[in-house]
Amino acid sequence: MSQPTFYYFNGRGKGEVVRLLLTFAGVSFKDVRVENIDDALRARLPFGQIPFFEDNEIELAQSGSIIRYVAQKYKIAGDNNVDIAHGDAIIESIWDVLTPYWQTKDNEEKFNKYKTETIPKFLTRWEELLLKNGGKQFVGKSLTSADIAVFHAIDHLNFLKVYQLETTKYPTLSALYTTVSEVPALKTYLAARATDSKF
Ligand SMILES: N[C@@H](CCC(=O)N[C@@H](CS)C(=O)NCC(=O)O)C(=O)O
Repeated sequence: MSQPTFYYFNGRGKGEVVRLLLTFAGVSFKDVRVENIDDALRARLPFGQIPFFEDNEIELAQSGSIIRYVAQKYKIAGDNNVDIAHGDAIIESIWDVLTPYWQTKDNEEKFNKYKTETIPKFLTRWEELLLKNGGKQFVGKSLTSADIAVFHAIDHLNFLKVYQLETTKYPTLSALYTTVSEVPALKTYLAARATDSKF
């Protein structure tokens, strides 16, 4: 196989972080967006689910595992075990912000609580964590997968029309968001990205 291949629906959901990481790392990959999981693909899926990733050394399911594999393989996870672990915790935290959207969106009371409590709580923590590391990136001295993942979380809240980042309230996070969006490879990817998906 000449190119890594990433399988997911034509949506962002559990797949977009992997696409962003591969793009950030400068990896040319096949972005396969399926309508349905057909029998041939399903037969290859360890848990019957996508996302699914393959390259010349692995076939891998589970979004978190794919994210860690890609980030470590392409050396964008951090420079040492401590940074990698702290970055991984930050990456995990994005699902604590994004997943409740799907769980609360049809219940006005819960959705309000999600918007007014859950989202600000994590944005505040991210702002603090960034400042603790000097303000430019979450771990180490250069951008890592953690920065890209948090960029995705903020971007996805915006895409879902749930929340638009308040730059005055979270200035450090806003600056990081801008920095990530201006990384040349990401800028090109973001400008050409499909906007027709529902999730
Ligand atoms: N824990 C898994 C969950 C994956 C998952 O829920 N995949 C969904 C799409 S987002 C899926 O494949 N649904 C189709 C099916 O189960 O048939 C991960 O993070 O990758």
